[in-house]
Amino acid sequence: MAQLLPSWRWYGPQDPIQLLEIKAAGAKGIVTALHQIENGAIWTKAEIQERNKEVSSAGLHWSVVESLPVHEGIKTNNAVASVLLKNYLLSLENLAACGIDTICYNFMPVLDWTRTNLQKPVPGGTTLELRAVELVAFDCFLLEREGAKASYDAELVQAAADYFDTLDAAQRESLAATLLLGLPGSEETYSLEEFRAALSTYDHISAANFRENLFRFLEAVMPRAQELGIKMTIHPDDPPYSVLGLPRIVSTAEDLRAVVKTVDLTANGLCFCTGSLASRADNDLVTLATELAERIHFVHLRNVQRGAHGSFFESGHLQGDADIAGVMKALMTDGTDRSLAYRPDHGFKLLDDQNRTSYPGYSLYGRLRGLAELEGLRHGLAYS
Ligand code: DNO
Repeated sequence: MAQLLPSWRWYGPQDPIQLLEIKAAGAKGIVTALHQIENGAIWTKAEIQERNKEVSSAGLHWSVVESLPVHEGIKTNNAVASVLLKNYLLSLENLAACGIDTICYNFMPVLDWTRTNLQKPVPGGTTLELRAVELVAFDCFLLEREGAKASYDAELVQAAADYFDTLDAAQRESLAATLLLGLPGSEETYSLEEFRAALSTYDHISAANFRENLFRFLEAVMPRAQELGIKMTIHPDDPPYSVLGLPRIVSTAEDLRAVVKTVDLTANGLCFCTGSLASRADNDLVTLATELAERIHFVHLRNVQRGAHGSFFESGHLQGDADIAGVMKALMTDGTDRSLAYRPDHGFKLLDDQNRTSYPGYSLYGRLRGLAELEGLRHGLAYS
């Protein structure tokens, strides 16, 4: 039985949530990254060791790196891609030398995870949401992307126009900021102008070209990761469909199968993010977790309630459209006895979280509730 290890994402010393609080919440593993290092630069052994020491002296264990980010230059395969790739491999070598063996990354172009509203009310707090009308309003009326209007249903564009008309200047600015300033963990932030420029680097990159770039990366990295004893885990697209005309290629069951098949090594694994995957109705999570278990090396447990046109909001960890119990059970009964880190992905900004500073989605009490629910479920499943 794979032993699911309760873990918690910590943004390092600048995270307003302390390691002692994380320990008190019941986590054993820490998921963290060296966010102070510029994307594309080498993670040195000294810096890795320093973070590792900090985590272990709190009685916790650095279970996963999230993320060792893949630079846009690799994603677009530009002129400096080979230098960036060399640096990436050196960082992996340094991590392996320090005994860190599970790494999460994504291959989403320009934007990491995307939401349009960070304050949807729920009982006792707020949650994060992506509303299609807001995304379309941003795309058509703030970004004014060429061809944007023609890329959506006319009805949706009209709804977005009507919605946009109701917003005052401050609300428009806040919508743009939500999309452009980056959510925690994103490596880039943009002004509207910079964002248009970043999008234009994909003008000539179709989904097929982009997939070639991903596969080139997998072929360059995975054999070395395998030698180093490192398990790489790609995070699925969030949301799992094309946004703002950008290619997205890690969204569906077929996409995940293609990733693992392309380089058939254990090192070439997946981060199974239930919230991202369940944001499309055609992803059958339990079937996927069962089928791909041996390549799943890291798990994000989060739930969503889906709405129209790809909209969703982050619901309670055990309430929503994703069968969390089914996924946990599939992973716990995968026939192995390995330790498999999972973390409660995001949480409500709940009760006293409203009076504390925390990053969107990365609250203390909201995640503590999520972790408690998931741990209860895990123990119940193990018992039965
Ligand atoms: C959001 C996170 C993502 C994730 C990266 C992995 O909460 O799940 O930012 O860390 O996409 O590279």
